[in-house]
Amino acid sequence: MEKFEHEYKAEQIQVLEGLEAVRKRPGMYIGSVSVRGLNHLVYEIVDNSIDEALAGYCNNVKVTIEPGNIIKVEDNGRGIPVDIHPKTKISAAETVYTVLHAGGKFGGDSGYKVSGGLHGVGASVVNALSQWTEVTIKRDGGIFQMKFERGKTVMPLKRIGDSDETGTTVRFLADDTIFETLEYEYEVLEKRFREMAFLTKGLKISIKDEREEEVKEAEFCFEGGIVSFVEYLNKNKEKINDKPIYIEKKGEFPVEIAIQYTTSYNENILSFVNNINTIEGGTHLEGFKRSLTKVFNDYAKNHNILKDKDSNLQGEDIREGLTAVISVKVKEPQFEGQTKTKLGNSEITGIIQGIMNESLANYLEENPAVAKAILEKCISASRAREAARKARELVRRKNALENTTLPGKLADCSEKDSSLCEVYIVEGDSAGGSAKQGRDRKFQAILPLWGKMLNVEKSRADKIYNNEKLQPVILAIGAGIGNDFDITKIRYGKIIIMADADVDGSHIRTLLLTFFFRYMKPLVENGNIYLAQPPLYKLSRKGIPDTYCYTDEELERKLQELGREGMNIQRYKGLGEMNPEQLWETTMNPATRTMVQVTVEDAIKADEIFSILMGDEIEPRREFIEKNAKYVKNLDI
Ligand code: 0RA
Repeated sequence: MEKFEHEYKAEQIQVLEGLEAVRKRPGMYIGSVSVRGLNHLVYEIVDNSIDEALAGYCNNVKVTIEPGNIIKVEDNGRGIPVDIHPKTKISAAETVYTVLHAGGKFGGDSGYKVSGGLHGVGASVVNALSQWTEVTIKRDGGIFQMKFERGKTVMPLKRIGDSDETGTTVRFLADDTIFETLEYEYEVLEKRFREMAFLTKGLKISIKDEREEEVKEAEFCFEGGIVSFVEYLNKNKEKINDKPIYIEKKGEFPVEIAIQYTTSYNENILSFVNNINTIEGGTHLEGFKRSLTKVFNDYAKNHNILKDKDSNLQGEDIREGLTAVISVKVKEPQFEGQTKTKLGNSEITGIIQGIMNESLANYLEENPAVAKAILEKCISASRAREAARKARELVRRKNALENTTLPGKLADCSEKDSSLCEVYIVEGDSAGGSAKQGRDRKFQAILPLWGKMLNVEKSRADKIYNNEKLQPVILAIGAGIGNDFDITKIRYGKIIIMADADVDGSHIRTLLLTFFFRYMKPLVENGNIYLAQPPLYKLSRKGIPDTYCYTDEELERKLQELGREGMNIQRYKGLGEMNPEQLWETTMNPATRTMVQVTVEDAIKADEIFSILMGDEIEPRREFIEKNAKYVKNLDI
């Protein structure tokens, strides 16, 4: 068949309109056209292969980032069906790639679509948003291929050879007129595929980045599934129960839970619905937490471990040091919340509770030593919580007495509407001075930080409340911390971390982000936290206005543009080297500055790096620093 020779039928016109809608409003289908949306294209295609694995027909998925940011995804499944639909005269495979939401309809009796990207929109969206897409299918003794450009079929499916293998290979080049960038983030993709491999026992997923001479690759396959996942999350931590507790229930709503306690003070519960990370939690997480609280309290009472019969351990006490992965499959999941990652199906809470109550209680009865060790930890957490409450009350009372809730170092702004106000958190003396002079004092406040930063990883809430470095931050923001945090009370709509573009600067950024993530999480979720982006270089030469460059690439570009001859290149080693006017112009003036809004993912990344950098184990820290010297430097995220 020749290009475009087939007449357009009504259905096909609808198809073209459908894909045109995707190109007009890409954000509606993949979230955004930033690098995040770009990465999503890969997830969408990989998810289709993982569905084939979940149906039991595929055990190997290979992802390659080819030079030029071409993505290739290969699987060894049954191959997308190639038969021609009698009415539309179009192959099933072409339909999957050209009709919005067509993916699921070809699932046959394999049941429900269980994997799926955040938006679950599938291959046709990727096709619509790609300069070109090429699909090769091996099945029924043949090799078949079809090609598309910007979603339009340029080569309908045709047989191009013979093969007795089966499988599907997709290659595509994202559309650079739609996406802000085509540079996929290898680390982000690698993390996601590791996660997918943990969640799909026995599936092998590999990723290879061929864009640079030095090829990066990784291969994941975990026979232990989510038990391996929990072990991986805890690999640098001291464990309380050596082997994770594993609970599994097959049936209408398949549930898998893995639980391991460590001696750390943090809780780390990852929950998934149909392999989608439910960052905002939901009914499944609710069921898990309720059951955990009930089972441990019941056990403690029945075995006289809780001396005071009236005082229950609270949920947060029982979750201190807990690492858990919960994975459930739900046929018709309702996703809610800001990022559509919160499970809404109300029946799931009771289902999880039922499964957990029984299995966890049995486990504790059979493993009394583990039960005792965990409960000792919970009881000490409960005492620390009590101490923290007293410390907090002391702070409150003290503030009431002194009649001042604001830290002395804070240079506040005059605007009364807090949503219009910004606070710059600045490390150190000289930068703080420049910032105070350079700011617009109507709506910009400056809080310089002093003293030694507390190691949050090793501290419970009571210490944090009394830490001299963090207390001004808590007071300036004015909305409390932890469970008491009340976002309606924040005194600034934007909280901006301004630190040097060097290793120490990235250290302070990581520490503050980790602190916000753990103790003022709604700020991160609500998008109130920003990173200021000071320039790295200033270019000056007689006859041209001073030019600032924010990255090494920009420096190269500007030097090409303006010529190197006679150019004076100043490298800023710290914010302190800029005078107040320069700092205003380059970093603080809303009309000219660029800032990075911190997302939950950024904070999670900082939190992970922080755990490695600050955790108890020295060896992983040394390894991490050696392996990621470049990354640590670029913690600007
Ligand atoms: C539905 C039915 C069949 C295969 C697939 C979907 C399938 C889709 C994708 C997408 C990427 N890789 C895939 N592999 C398989 C086969 C039905 C049959 O053979 O009876």
